[in-house]
Amino acid sequence: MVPPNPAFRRVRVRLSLLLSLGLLTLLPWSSARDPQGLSPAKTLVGAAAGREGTRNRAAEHPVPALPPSPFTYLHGARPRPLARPDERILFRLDGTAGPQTFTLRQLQALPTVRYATDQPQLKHEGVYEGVPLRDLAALGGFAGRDVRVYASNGFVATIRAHDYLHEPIMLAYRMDGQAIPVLQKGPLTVVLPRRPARFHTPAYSAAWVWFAVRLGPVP
Ligand SMILES: Nc1nc2c(c(=O)[nH]1)N[C@H]1C(S)=C(S)[C@@H](COP(=O)(O)O)O[C@H]1N2
Ligand SMILES: [Mo]
Repeated sequence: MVPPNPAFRRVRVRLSLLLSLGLLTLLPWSSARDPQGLSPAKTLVGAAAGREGTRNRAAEHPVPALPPSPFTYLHGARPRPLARPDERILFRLDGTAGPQTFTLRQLQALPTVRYATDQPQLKHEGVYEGVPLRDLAALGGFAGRDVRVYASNGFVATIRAHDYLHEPIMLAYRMDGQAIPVLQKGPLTVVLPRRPARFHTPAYSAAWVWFAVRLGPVP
């Protein structure tokens, strides 16, 4: 990572302080609506849980500027369509400036990758399409921090910044050219590429989060 210019760093710290004040005012809103907030988190290979207090976390972790994405995209960001009243909200991004919600069509308008990988739980080789966690984290203003993916069944997994920044781990919305049925762990499911090989070891099995509904930075 590029060492931060001290002047920019000061500006960022001030900005993050403002952001965390803003977030504090949002807290009652999010906890009231989120029955999964208390679920135990599955931690992959020693994430930084409990290393420090919860106050001013954003100020302690200024997010460095992201270098250009190293991934090959099927398409980049497209204009985000408005949610129609008949569409379901499938996903929530807990951005540092507040939550953003997405219907399937709105997710499909985000930068998208496509690759074949072996889904270890289904024992199925599928061609998956979806949004890299890196792009979602960048959209939420927390790229570079470890992230948590929350599932509709209360399951939570932590995915390390090093993994999602360098590899196109995706929130998949399509498999083999079709919407992903619930029986195949859809409609939204996290998939990891074939390489590196560690993604297909037991240490990473919790990262293949099915029924994904929410993404945010590790608090
Ligand atoms: N939504 C959701 N995703 C999840 C889990 C879960 O309980 N709920 N368990 C994780 C863990 S720890 C493992 S080992 C695998 C288990 O998948 P399986 O039950 O289909 O074998 O899914 C991962 N993804
Ligand atoms: Mo597991």
